[in-house]
Amino acid sequence: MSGSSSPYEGAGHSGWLGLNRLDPGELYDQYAAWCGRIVASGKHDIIDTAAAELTRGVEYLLGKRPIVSARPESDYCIALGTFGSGDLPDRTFGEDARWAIGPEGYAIKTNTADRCIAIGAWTPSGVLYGVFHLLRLLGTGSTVDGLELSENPANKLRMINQWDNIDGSIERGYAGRSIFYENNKITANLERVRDYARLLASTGINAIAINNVNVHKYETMFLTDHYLPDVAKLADIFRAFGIKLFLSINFASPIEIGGLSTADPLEPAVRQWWRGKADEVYAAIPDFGGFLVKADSENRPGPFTYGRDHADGSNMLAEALQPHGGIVIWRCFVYNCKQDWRDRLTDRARAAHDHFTPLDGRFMENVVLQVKNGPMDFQVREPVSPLFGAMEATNQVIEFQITQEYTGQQRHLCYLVPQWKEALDFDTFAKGEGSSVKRIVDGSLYGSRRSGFAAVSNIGDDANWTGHLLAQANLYGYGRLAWNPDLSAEGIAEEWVRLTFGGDDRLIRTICGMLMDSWSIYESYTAPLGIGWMVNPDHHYGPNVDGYEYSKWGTYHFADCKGIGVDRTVKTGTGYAGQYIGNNADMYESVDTCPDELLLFFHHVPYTHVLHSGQTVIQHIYDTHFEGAERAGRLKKAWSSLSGSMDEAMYRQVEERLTEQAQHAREWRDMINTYFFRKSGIGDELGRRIY
Ligand code: GCW
Repeated sequence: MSGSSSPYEGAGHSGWLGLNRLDPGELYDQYAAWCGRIVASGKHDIIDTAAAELTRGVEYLLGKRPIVSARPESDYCIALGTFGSGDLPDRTFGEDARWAIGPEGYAIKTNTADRCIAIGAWTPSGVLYGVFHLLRLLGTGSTVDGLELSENPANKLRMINQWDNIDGSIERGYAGRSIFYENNKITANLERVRDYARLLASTGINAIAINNVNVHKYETMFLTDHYLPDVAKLADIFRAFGIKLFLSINFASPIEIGGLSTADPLEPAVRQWWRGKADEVYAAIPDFGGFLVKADSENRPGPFTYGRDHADGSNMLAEALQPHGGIVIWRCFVYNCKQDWRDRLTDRARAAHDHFTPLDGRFMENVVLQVKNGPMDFQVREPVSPLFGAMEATNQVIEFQITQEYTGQQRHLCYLVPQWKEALDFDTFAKGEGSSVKRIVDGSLYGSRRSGFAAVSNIGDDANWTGHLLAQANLYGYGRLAWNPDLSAEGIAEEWVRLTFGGDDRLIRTICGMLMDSWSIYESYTAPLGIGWMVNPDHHYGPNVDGYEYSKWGTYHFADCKGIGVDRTVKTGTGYAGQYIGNNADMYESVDTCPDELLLFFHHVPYTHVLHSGQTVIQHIYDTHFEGAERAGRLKKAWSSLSGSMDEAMYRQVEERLTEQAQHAREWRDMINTYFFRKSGIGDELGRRIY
């Protein structure tokens, strides 16, 4: 393990696990008293990982390496292990405590009688999560006297998707090259992969798909002898951290690597081919997770080619994986990406619901649909996808995008946890009030067996993982939220800041404040009122109001000299609002009840339309853009006030990004304001400078 000798030390490489050294004092003495010895029971690789992680964390914190060994009778220790190994965890936790714990859960208790802090679980993974919990407590300065707690994850699947390609590039990656691949090979630098596995496991992640959902020529061959042995090595690394490995697959594999003339899911030879492939993969990786599939989406092959539907396609793969306990994660990002912009009837937002709801009940039990949080594509503001709550008999996971494709590409600060929380807390009314999205994806609303979270990672080989150091908070926050969607965005931010920067109150308040403001700031100087897009085509960075207006992608704002917005009402528009249930359909249908922040997503209105805020649409655009750019400038000032109170390299990295953000926010402001001034001919009430 790289431990404290990591070459990236000081630049944010150890992330939230590089606990800052504690000053001498009461807390130091308390921790030192308990943490001198670690006793691990239950023989398992993951238990070894747990003991090693605890050792490492305590060494960072106290500057002294604990001893890992059996205990001489009278010593204090941290005792970790699975129940039934007949040791301190068994002695510490009674029947009740144990039965409150699920397969990946754990309990922690300060057991004064037996002079130990015990961490007990049914599985080695549970023990590992318990260890990371204890490290979090130590790293945030909590007392460990009198601990008594237990936790279970809300979601069974807590997954990360890498959009990494074998040539080392990362689709929508903003933090350097891939840590997994270079020059059409799987990397030999497994140390870096292990460091990543550690970071993920510490937040509770238990699954990873290691290649881009757009599966190109060489990645299609991951399922062959050419790559499988190296894929298996990656699986070994993740396994030691309780993380299952998945592969994104190419639906046309039977043709591309199987020598068949078709990939028709109902063709017996094709089904046979996939069964054989699954057998080979499981021979190499016995605990392989399964396949992640992007089919009939943005020019990827899929069942539509053969006149079949997505139940046919996914069930074929599910059948091949089922004997091995594997699952198919099938993405619902299916829409017409060759739309004619003149066609006002086709609405991309409708597509997933239109395609998938008729298939409810037809998917095998080991198929899970992966649904993006919104109906379009990870915009800074979108309504929740109406697919949540519309498929009672189908397993669903929610897909978030940690990588900031449309939210500033890790050059702008945008803490996304508040955005994700809004989606999770949204009430779908699918089974009456209280049918929140989080209860659909955790499986509790419909009693689904499989459920959970997936998200596109934001890391690359930059020393600090995420390019923008503060974007680490998104990766951390995603994992924490997947474990427990009820955690608050503020709470998660504070944890991350304390763990990463240490305990100075002023510093914690300042950085938390910046994180919590950042989404609203980014939203305010970019596309207004839920309309989205307005970015440069292809790379999606920077303002370009008409960048997608006359394109084939189905992403339009329809601004003219009188007004702007997409009419998605049932009465006069595309009917999208009617895909929601009950109150929600009514709320979005009417301009009177549609929330301001989504007004232009659902309605086409004149610039003079008055919002609930009392402002006209045009004045709202001007105000938010002037304010947004100013607030972006204030982020930089806030950061400057921290100069000298943290590691210099970390300080400088962020300062550089915030300087650029402030500049680019002004570019956004001027471009958007000028565009709408020229379109509408209506001036700013406050007479500010518009070009
Ligand atoms: O957001 C869009 C991206 C594509 C991506 C696609 C998807 C992997 O621009 O780069 O492809 O979504 O989610 O499949």
